[in-house]
Amino acid sequence: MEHPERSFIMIKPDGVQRQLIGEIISRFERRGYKLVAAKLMTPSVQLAKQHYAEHDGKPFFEPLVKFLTSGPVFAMVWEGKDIVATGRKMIGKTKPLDSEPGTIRGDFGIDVGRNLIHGSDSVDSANREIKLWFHAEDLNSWKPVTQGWIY
Ligand code: ABT
Ligand code: MG
Repeated sequence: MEHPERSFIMIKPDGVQRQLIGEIISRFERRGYKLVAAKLMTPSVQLAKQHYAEHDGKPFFEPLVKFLTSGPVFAMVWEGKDIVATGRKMIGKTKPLDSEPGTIRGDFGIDVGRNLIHGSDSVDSANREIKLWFHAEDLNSWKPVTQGWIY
Protein backbone atom coordinates (compact mmCIF):
# COMPACT_ATOMS: atom_id res chain seq x y z
CA MET A 1 0.00 0.00 0.00
CA GLU A 2 1.29 3.47 -0.90
CA HIS A 3 2.02 5.86 1.94
CA PRO A 4 3.70 9.28 2.22
CA GLU A 5 7.45 9.48 2.81
CA ARG A 6 8.71 8.03 6.09
CA SER A 7 11.84 8.65 8.18
CA PHE A 8 13.50 6.85 11.05
CA ILE A 9 13.94 9.32 13.92
CA MET A 10 15.59 8.22 17.16
CA ILE A 11 16.09 10.06 20.43
CA LYS A 12 19.51 8.91 21.59
CA PRO A 13 20.38 7.92 25.21
CA ASP A 14 21.32 11.51 26.09
CA GLY A 15 17.96 12.83 24.87
CA VAL A 16 16.09 10.19 26.89
CA GLN A 17 18.17 10.93 30.01
CA ARG A 18 17.50 14.66 29.60
CA GLN A 19 13.77 13.96 29.39
CA LEU A 20 13.39 15.54 25.97
CA ILE A 21 11.12 12.83 24.51
CA GLY A 22 7.96 14.89 24.94
CA GLU A 23 9.56 18.09 23.65
CA ILE A 24 10.84 16.35 20.52
CA ILE A 25 7.63 14.45 19.76
CA SER A 26 5.76 17.71 20.19
CA ARG A 27 7.90 19.48 17.57
CA PHE A 28 7.20 16.81 14.94
CA GLU A 29 3.49 16.71 15.79
CA ARG A 30 3.12 20.48 15.62
CA ARG A 31 4.97 20.63 12.28
CA GLY A 32 2.25 18.38 10.87
CA TYR A 33 3.96 15.00 10.84
CA LYS A 34 2.34 11.76 11.87
CA LEU A 35 3.82 9.17 14.23
CA VAL A 36 3.47 5.66 12.79
CA ALA A 37 5.68 3.67 15.20
CA ALA A 38 7.56 4.21 18.48
CA LYS A 39 9.35 2.18 21.12
CA LEU A 40 11.66 2.70 24.09
CA MET A 41 14.47 0.13 23.96
CA THR A 42 18.14 -0.39 24.73
CA PRO A 43 19.83 -1.31 21.42
CA SER A 44 22.16 -4.30 21.23
CA VAL A 45 25.76 -3.78 20.10
CA GLN A 46 24.92 -5.67 16.91
CA LEU A 47 21.98 -3.38 16.11
CA ALA A 48 24.03 -0.23 16.84
CA LYS A 49 26.83 -1.44 14.57
CA GLN A 50 24.39 -2.21 11.77
CA HIS A 51 22.73 1.17 12.21
CA TYR A 52 26.05 3.03 11.95
CA ALA A 53 27.64 0.59 9.42
CA GLU A 54 28.68 3.53 7.18
CA HIS A 55 31.02 4.72 9.97
CA ASP A 56 32.65 1.31 10.62
CA GLY A 57 36.43 1.77 10.84
CA LYS A 58 36.31 5.50 11.64
CA PRO A 59 38.00 6.63 14.89
CA PHE A 60 34.69 7.59 16.50
CA PHE A 61 32.94 4.29 15.60
CA GLU A 62 33.59 2.32 18.82
CA PRO A 63 32.73 5.22 21.19
CA LEU A 64 29.63 5.87 19.09
CA VAL A 65 28.43 2.27 19.45
CA LYS A 66 29.20 2.37 23.18
CA PHE A 67 27.20 5.57 23.53
CA LEU A 68 24.19 4.32 21.60
CA THR A 69 24.01 1.07 23.59
CA SER A 70 24.54 2.76 26.96
CA GLY A 71 20.83 3.04 27.80
CA PRO A 72 17.37 3.34 26.35
CA VAL A 73 16.72 5.16 23.09
CA PHE A 74 13.30 6.19 21.79
CA ALA A 75 13.00 4.85 18.23
CA MET A 76 10.29 6.29 16.01
CA VAL A 77 8.97 6.30 12.46
CA TRP A 78 7.41 9.56 11.29
CA GLU A 79 5.46 10.09 8.10
CA GLY A 80 4.58 13.07 5.90
CA LYS A 81 5.62 15.28 3.02
CA ASP A 82 9.43 15.52 2.70
CA ILE A 83 9.87 14.15 6.24
CA VAL A 84 13.45 12.98 5.55
CA ALA A 85 14.82 16.39 4.51
CA THR A 86 12.55 18.44 6.78
CA GLY A 87 13.34 16.14 9.70
CA ARG A 88 17.08 16.74 9.20
CA LYS A 89 16.43 20.48 9.09
CA MET A 90 14.41 20.34 12.33
CA ILE A 91 17.20 18.29 13.95
CA GLY A 92 20.05 20.63 12.92
CA LYS A 93 23.61 19.91 11.80
CA THR A 94 25.78 17.02 13.00
CA LYS A 95 27.86 19.38 15.15
CA PRO A 96 25.60 21.19 17.59
CA LEU A 97 27.82 24.28 17.32
CA ASP A 98 26.87 24.50 13.61
CA SER A 99 23.19 24.00 14.43
CA GLU A 100 20.98 27.07 14.29
CA PRO A 101 18.90 28.01 17.32
CA GLY A 102 15.39 26.76 16.62
CA THR A 103 16.68 23.32 15.67
CA ILE A 104 16.66 20.50 18.21
CA ARG A 105 20.45 20.27 18.41
CA GLY A 106 20.74 24.07 18.26
CA ASP A 107 18.36 24.47 21.17
CA PHE A 108 19.51 21.61 23.41
CA GLY A 109 23.02 20.40 22.51
CA ILE A 110 26.65 21.53 22.61
CA ASP A 111 28.68 18.39 21.82
CA VAL A 112 28.96 16.28 18.63
CA GLY A 113 29.16 13.06 20.64
CA ARG A 114 26.00 13.95 22.55
CA ASN A 115 23.80 15.26 19.77
CA LEU A 116 20.50 13.99 21.15
CA ILE A 117 18.73 12.69 18.09
CA HIS A 118 19.17 10.79 14.84
CA GLY A 119 17.30 11.34 11.59
CA SER A 120 17.70 9.36 8.35
CA ASP A 121 19.85 11.27 5.84
CA SER A 122 18.10 10.03 2.64
CA VAL A 123 14.97 8.15 1.62
CA ASP A 124 17.14 5.06 0.95
CA SER A 125 18.69 5.30 4.44
CA ALA A 126 15.21 5.73 5.91
CA ASN A 127 13.95 2.55 4.24
CA ARG A 128 17.02 0.62 5.43
CA GLU A 129 16.82 1.94 8.99
CA ILE A 130 13.05 1.44 9.36
CA LYS A 131 13.49 -2.22 8.36
CA LEU A 132 16.41 -2.56 10.75
CA TRP A 133 14.60 -1.16 13.81
CA PHE A 134 10.95 -2.15 13.27
CA HIS A 135 8.90 -5.12 12.13
CA ALA A 136 6.52 -4.27 9.28
CA GLU A 137 3.50 -5.12 11.47
CA ASP A 138 4.52 -2.48 14.03
CA LEU A 139 4.13 0.37 11.50
CA ASN A 140 0.68 1.90 11.90
CA SER A 141 -1.09 3.44 8.94
CA TRP A 142 -3.77 5.85 10.10
CA LYS A 143 -5.45 9.02 8.90
CA PRO A 144 -5.62 11.96 11.34
CA VAL A 145 -8.75 14.01 10.73
CA THR A 146 -6.75 17.27 10.93
CA GLN A 147 -4.69 16.38 7.88
CA GLY A 148 -7.05 18.25 5.57
CA TRP A 149 -5.74 21.48 7.11
CA ILE A 150 -2.09 20.64 6.41
CA TYR A 151 -2.18 19.38 2.80
P1 ABT B 1 23.24 10.68 13.15
O1 ABT B 1 21.84 11.19 13.05
O2 ABT B 1 23.56 10.13 14.50
O3 ABT B 1 23.57 9.72 12.04
O4 ABT B 1 24.13 11.96 13.00
P2 ABT B 1 24.43 12.76 11.66
O5 ABT B 1 23.85 12.06 10.48
O6 ABT B 1 24.09 14.18 11.88
O7 ABT B 1 26.00 12.67 11.59
P3 ABT B 1 26.92 11.46 11.20
B1 ABT B 1 28.09 11.96 10.24
O8 ABT B 1 26.12 10.34 10.58
O9 ABT B 1 27.51 11.02 12.57
C1 ABT B 1 27.07 9.87 13.24
C2 ABT B 1 27.44 9.98 14.70
O10 ABT B 1 28.84 10.02 14.82
C3 ABT B 1 29.22 11.08 15.65
N1 ABT B 1 30.41 11.69 15.09
C4 ABT B 1 30.43 12.01 13.78
C5 ABT B 1 31.47 11.96 15.92
O11 ABT B 1 31.42 11.66 17.13
N2 ABT B 1 32.57 12.54 15.39
C6 ABT B 1 32.65 12.89 14.07
O12 ABT B 1 33.67 13.43 13.63
C7 ABT B 1 31.53 12.61 13.21
C8 ABT B 1 31.55 12.97 11.74
C9 ABT B 1 28.08 12.03 15.73
C10 ABT B 1 26.90 11.21 15.38
N3 ABT B 1 26.16 10.79 16.56
N4 ABT B 1 26.25 10.90 17.71
N5 ABT B 1 26.08 10.85 18.82
MG1 MG C 1 24.02 10.03 10.05
